[in-house]
This record gives sequence, C-alpha cells and structure tokens, in this order.
Amino acid sequence: QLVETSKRLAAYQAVKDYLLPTYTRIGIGSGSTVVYVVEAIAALGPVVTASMTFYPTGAQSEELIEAAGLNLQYINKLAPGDQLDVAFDGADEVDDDLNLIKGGGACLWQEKIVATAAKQFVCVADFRKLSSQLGTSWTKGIPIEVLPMAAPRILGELKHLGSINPKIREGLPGKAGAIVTDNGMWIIDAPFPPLASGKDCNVDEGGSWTVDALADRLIKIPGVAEIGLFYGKNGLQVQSGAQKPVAAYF
Ligand code: DER
Repeated sequence: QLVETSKRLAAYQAVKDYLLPTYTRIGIGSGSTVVYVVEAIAALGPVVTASMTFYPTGAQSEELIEAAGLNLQYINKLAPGDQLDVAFDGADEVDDDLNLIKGGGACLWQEKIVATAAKQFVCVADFRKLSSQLGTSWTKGIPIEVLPMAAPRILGELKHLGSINPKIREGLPGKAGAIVTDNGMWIIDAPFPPLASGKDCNVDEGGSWTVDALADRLIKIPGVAEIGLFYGKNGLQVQSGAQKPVAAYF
C-alpha cells in the first residue's frame, strides 16, 4: 500500500508542478505509475483539459487516455519540428543523474519517441526506483527492443559486451513464448553490472560501463530497434526534444 501511495503522491505533485494550464500537447507514458498521472490530470476537470491533447506511448497508454475521457492524438500526427509541451512517464530505475532504465512494461520504443518529442520530460516513480547506479535495484536487465529474427545474434553480442545471462522476455503465464511489443518486436532483458554515470570508461579496460558508453554501444548492434536506457541531465540532447528528464518524483 505504501508503494501505491508513493506513486500517487509523486504523480499528483508532478502534474501540479509541470502541467501548466496553458499547455496543449502532453505525452503519456506506460506502466502502473502513469495511471496516477492520468488520474491527477483528469481530476483537473474539462475546464482545464478540454484544450489539451494527449499522446500515448502504446496500447495501455492509449487506453488510459481514452478511459479518462481526455483528447487523444498520436505522435505521427505531430508535424516535423513541432514539440509536445511536456511528457510524463514512469521508470524502472532512476540514478542520481536522472539516467533511467525503462522498458519493464515493454513500451520503451514509443516511450522514447514521445519523450524526445517533448520540451520537458518528467519521470514519475515510487521510492523503490531511486538508486545510486542503474542496475543495482532493477536487476532484471536493460530492456532492449529487437527484431525477432536478429535475437540470437543480439544475445551473442550482449554476452560479448559483458551482459550476464541476457534473455528473450517470455510471456508466461500470459503467453507461451516471447512477448510481442505494440510494434511487433521482441524484448531482450540484458543484465549488466551496475552502470557508472558521467565518467567515461568501458568494460574493455576492466572498468564498469558508464550509462552513456553502454547506450552508445547497444544501439549500434544490428537488429536493435531501441534500448531502455534514457540519458539523464548529463546526457545528450536528442534532436530538439529534451530526452533528459527535468525532474523525477518519488
Ligand atoms: O516500461 C516502462 O518504462 C514503464 O514506464 C514502466 O516500467 C514503469 O513501471 P511502473 O509500472 O513501475 O510505473
């Protein structure tokens, strides 16, 4: 119950601090915490939300927006160069530099597209998600969205890069075999030793990976569509959108 209360408090505070009544385009992430973000937004009432349009990051997110009676639109309808005012999303782990592991809900690809289309990206997570280094509290591995036929090649490359027992995410008990994402892809969960943030060293020199170095390496593996590492405040500015979360609420 404490976790749910923490999620709800974080969500209401994040909406209070970052959803300005003048905003018209808002990105909505996926997962269980973002349920409270939508609840907090809907609670503002149509006087505030009627002028707002909400952009989902997958099937669950789309359902949340529709069920709350909020205006729904899709990110492919955003003109090139246009931006969302803000995007809210959860995370599986958040380090001190606001680097994130995302993808526990297998929605990371559209989540990153929407996050980087927004001027501001606000991460909402309960207290369990805060950690000193990514990979310490979320030990299931970095979620990576992959082309199914490339999965064996990618598993081999991940082991070469130091991942410990990377696996294709299975659906049991909900589904025999690999889960399939909203984009028709598979997810590989790749555990790595805890990731340092900021300084630049990599596994070849026997050091641990930094978030940025590992992210840059993973995204280049052929067959990888997107990775569940979001850069923090030291990270790269992605396109015009701020992939860097401006705040995290716990
Ligand atoms: O898949 C994701 O990145 C989601 O944001 C999700 O992992 C967040 O999880 P939650 O259910 O704890 O909010």
